[in-house]
Amino acid sequence: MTDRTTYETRRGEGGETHQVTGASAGKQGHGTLTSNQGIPVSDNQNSLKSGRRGPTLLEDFVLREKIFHFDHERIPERIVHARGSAAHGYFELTHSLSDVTSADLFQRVGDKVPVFVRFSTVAGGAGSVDTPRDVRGFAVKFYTREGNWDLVGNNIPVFFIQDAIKFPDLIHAVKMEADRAFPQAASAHGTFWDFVSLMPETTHMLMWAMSDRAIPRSLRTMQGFGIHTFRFVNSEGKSTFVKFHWTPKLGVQSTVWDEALKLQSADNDFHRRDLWEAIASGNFPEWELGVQLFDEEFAASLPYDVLDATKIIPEELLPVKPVGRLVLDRNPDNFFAETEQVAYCPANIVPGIDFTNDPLLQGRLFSYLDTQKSRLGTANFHQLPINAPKCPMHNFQRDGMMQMVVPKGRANYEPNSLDQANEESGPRECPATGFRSFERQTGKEEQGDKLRVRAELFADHYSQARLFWKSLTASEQAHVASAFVFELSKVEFQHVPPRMIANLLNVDKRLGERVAEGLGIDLPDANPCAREPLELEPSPALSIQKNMLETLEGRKIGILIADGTDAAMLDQVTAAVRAAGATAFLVAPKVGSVKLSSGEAIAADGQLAGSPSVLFDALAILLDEKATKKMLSEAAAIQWVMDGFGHLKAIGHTQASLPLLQKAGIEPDEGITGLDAHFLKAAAKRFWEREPKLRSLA
Ligand code: HDE
Repeated sequence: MTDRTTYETRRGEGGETHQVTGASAGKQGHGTLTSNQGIPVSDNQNSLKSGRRGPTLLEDFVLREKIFHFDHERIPERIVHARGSAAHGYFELTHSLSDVTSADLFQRVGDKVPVFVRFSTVAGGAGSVDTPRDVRGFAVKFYTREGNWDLVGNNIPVFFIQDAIKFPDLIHAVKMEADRAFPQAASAHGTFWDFVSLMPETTHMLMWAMSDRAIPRSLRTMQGFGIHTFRFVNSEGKSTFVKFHWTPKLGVQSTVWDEALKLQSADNDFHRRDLWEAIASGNFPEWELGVQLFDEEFAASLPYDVLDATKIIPEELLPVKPVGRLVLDRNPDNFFAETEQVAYCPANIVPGIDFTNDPLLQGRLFSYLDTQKSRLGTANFHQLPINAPKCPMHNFQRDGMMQMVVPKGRANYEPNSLDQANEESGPRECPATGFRSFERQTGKEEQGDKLRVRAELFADHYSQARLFWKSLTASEQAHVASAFVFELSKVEFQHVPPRMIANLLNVDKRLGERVAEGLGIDLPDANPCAREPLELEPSPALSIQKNMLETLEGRKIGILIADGTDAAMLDQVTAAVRAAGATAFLVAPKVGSVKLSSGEAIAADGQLAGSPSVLFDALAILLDEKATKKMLSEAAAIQWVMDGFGHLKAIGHTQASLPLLQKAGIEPDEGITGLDAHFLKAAAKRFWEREPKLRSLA
């Protein structure tokens, strides 16, 4: 095992290490500021000058080193998934999978493995907003006893393209446009829709990307998927296909589009902050890992190809078996050293897990290792603490830029016949426990002439897009149709929207018509299909609304207070909210001091203008008559209520604050309640049925 943290000096012929000892060693304690060479710094405020008002001297090595290092603080951001947030935690096995895989982490129930999980958006740069309409990355590094396993997935179970060779085109098309460098973090622009409308294989993924899945409320309320079909291999060498699913304990929750847009201005870091605060306050986010297991025969019975990453296997057809829990319980100590430098790679797998021939996965196996060299600058990036395995690691790879390890001995090659007894000869391969690729007897489909082709069933581009559409509620369908209208309305190439609609007509005739009507353009003819779509059974599991958990756990309730707020009622509401597992966040016109009815002065958590209601899952308004009157001429207060209503949230209020609701144009419905038990129940929901009265959807 390599030792990465010794601060010892290496000296002398024999290469033995010595601690710095002697009289001078203790002189600079932990508190002393030093240069990178360990030289104590006497003044960190002033550079060295010739005279009081004279020029700065080149010999000021303290200044030069500090600025030199600062100048090089940035590394290239990820070409995709640049914006991300991460946390440490563990994976705990709840059901053994020893019958299907020999992977050590899946053997013993109760075993825990440390993990580092990074969530990300795809299209935007590292400094972009957290809430654009976009796919989210869900990358998990398991530090297992048999090495690192990276499950580098997304929050949507399919992907845009089927073959890795199209990935650079897809990403070029979706990122900011080449000449003008906008829009940032948005797929609503010409080049993206030009590309995808020419690539019918993207249709299924587009349906998901236009759905509420792409505007999650929190990173804690997203599902995650391995997407590709992988293999498990057991101790007898038998293989089973596997698809991986992460299910959030809090259920899947999303925003409404107007809310996502407003969150971009309310809090650029909305998801990052939410994850951080949840962990810091001990509300550890949790997911269940589930697997879909199947064999070759089952795969062959499906009307689609399991090697095609644009397809799912509905869980109604093949249930998801729970196997363990993922808990995130520690925020990173340092964003750069951990979140920025973590290097995931789908090729990092452990004995008992293997790849399939999915042509998208195969391309990824090359890409991630390659990109790390460009981002982290050296082939030794695996030595960074966040990337290093937590199990012993020995081999004969040596040297390279930024070598952190000081290997001992003469053997840097194998075979060798140096003294084994003294471990001078180094490590050896182990046929019994080492990783072995699954030796599949390949059929005629998997071998033969070199061909640049796709397998036959890959040509079905619409059946599962239709399946997804049919699985949604009417409200979710309206969101999808409206998202297509929104995005296509930003496309200035006039020939592109009709071409996209021509694809959508193959998914569902009404969907195509609704998008055309929403844009106000003529309906084109449907595109010819390479393969006629099949009428597959809907999968209710794919709908967010049908599966939403009505719980307050993990949510944040905004409570509007002001001078005069009833102290007893405030106590009651905050206690009830906290007892239900939610956070109570007090919003007031003045953050420093609010004088309650009892005469007690309390501080609020946020100032009204800086705490818009998009930040909360439900709202409570605890104003008295006088404060309400004042708020009637306060735009931020009116907007607070109006947006809460428009984003389909529950609003509990005192009788005295009713005029504020009226001023905001609110027509009472089931979600508008008093501040009693009804409010707590309502606060766990979104009121989808309110939406058609508020905005016209496509
Ligand atoms: Fe990635 N992808 N990807 N990708 N991907 C990267 O690796 C790539 C794909 C995913 O939090 C890059 O370290 C190719 C599918 C996540 O650090 C890069 C192809 C899925 C992350 C790369 C794909 C993903 C990445 C950029 C097509 C879902 C962020 C920086 C063959 C299963 C990981 C990096 C993190 C990151 C290449 C397709 C997920 C360039 C070539 C499909 C979650 O290597």
